[in-house]
Amino acid sequence: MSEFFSNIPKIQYEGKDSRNPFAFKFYNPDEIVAGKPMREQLKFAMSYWHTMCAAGTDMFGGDTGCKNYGADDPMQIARNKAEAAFELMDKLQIDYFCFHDRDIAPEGATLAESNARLDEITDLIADLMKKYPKIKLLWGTANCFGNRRYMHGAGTNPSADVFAFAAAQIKKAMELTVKLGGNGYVFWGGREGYETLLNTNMGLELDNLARLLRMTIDYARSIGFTGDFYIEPKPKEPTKHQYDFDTATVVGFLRKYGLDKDIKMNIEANHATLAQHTFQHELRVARENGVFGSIDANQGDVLLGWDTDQFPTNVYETAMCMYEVLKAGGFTNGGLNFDAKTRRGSFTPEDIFLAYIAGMDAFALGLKIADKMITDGRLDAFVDERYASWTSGIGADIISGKATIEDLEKYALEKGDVTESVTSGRQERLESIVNEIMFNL
Ligand code: XLS
Ligand code: NI
Ligand code: NI
Repeated sequence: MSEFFSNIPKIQYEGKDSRNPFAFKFYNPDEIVAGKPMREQLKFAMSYWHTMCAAGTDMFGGDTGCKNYGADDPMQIARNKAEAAFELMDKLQIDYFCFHDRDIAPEGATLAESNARLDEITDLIADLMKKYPKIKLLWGTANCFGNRRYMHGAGTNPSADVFAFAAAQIKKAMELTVKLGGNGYVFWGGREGYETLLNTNMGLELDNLARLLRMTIDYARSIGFTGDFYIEPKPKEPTKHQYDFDTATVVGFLRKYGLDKDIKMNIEANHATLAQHTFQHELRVARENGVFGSIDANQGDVLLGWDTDQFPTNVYETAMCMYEVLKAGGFTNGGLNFDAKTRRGSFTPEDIFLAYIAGMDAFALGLKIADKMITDGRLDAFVDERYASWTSGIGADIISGKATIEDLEKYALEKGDVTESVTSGRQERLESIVNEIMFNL
């Protein structure tokens, strides 16, 4: 097999003093952090769509790079792309990948032709997984937003025909995920939302979305899928208002339709910021509701109001993310999928490797900082102390259900005032503790 990235070596850990751009400075796959090797804590995944397909096109201009892998015929491109993907993951020591059906094989003239193409390429991917036994499928998904037929949505399309077509496409993507041993399946509602309520039956659209999810889950379990299902919240883009706005909104939707035991969250950093939340907020809401699942690791730009899908390099953000992941007990079926692309001006194959190295090193640092934030103990001790009034006396009586509202009135009347019970939140001190930890790794 010919190499596609012949000028790129296998990327190794060289430590923080290395000046070799093609080396990890902080990601040391076998180093134990918080009780597990880094590769198991971080579970990095490659996103097929950005890494293998996207070549720089934006709203104002075409490709700046080339993702043809030396071929002209679309199916030959798809075959070469699969080989190149595994070479890239192997060189970067990435153990997982994620894909949409249409990333791996071009859509045909009919559904049957598209499915036959998918069968061929997934046979090839299955062979490549045998050749590179470390590499596994983190999750699969269906692209039910790109084709013209999905202009008004897929599961929420006003046309029952389009709903049926989307269901058929998802059924196939689910079968391929099982065929490749996938640990998860993602639903990102790309156009599940609306542009104007003047033409929209919101109630029916939401009911139908729940119907599609239920059908898919029941079918998947019947064919032996044991992994996790995830919804990936996003407030807008491409649709003006997307139904899966943020984690809290999705939790409400899942509970309404009795799907909350079946579906977890795939939280994407840039989607959190689009919803005007921090990444950490979304992770915490998921954790507190028992629906934390997986992560699309990227970062946005606070000055831009769209999904820029940048490689994550902000160590403060990766630290807060890994803090939530460790507090949630770590990943089970989920992982860190780099749903990220190089900037349009970073158009060479080398840039992709350099971007992954940057992202993986940023998360390795984040993991180490997060572990220290926990083992240091000062942050947890502060929070425990801040809520200490709930462990005895009136607080314990409220929690146990013993205290009635009349008891609380009596208590408050006796106290007369409770202002002296209020303590400082110490935000600046806590932020400086994080800085002390970050710079004393
Ligand atoms: C787009 C989404 C998409 C999902 C997979 O904004 O992030 O890439 O992760 O469909
Ligand atoms: Ni994503
Ligand atoms: Ni996104």
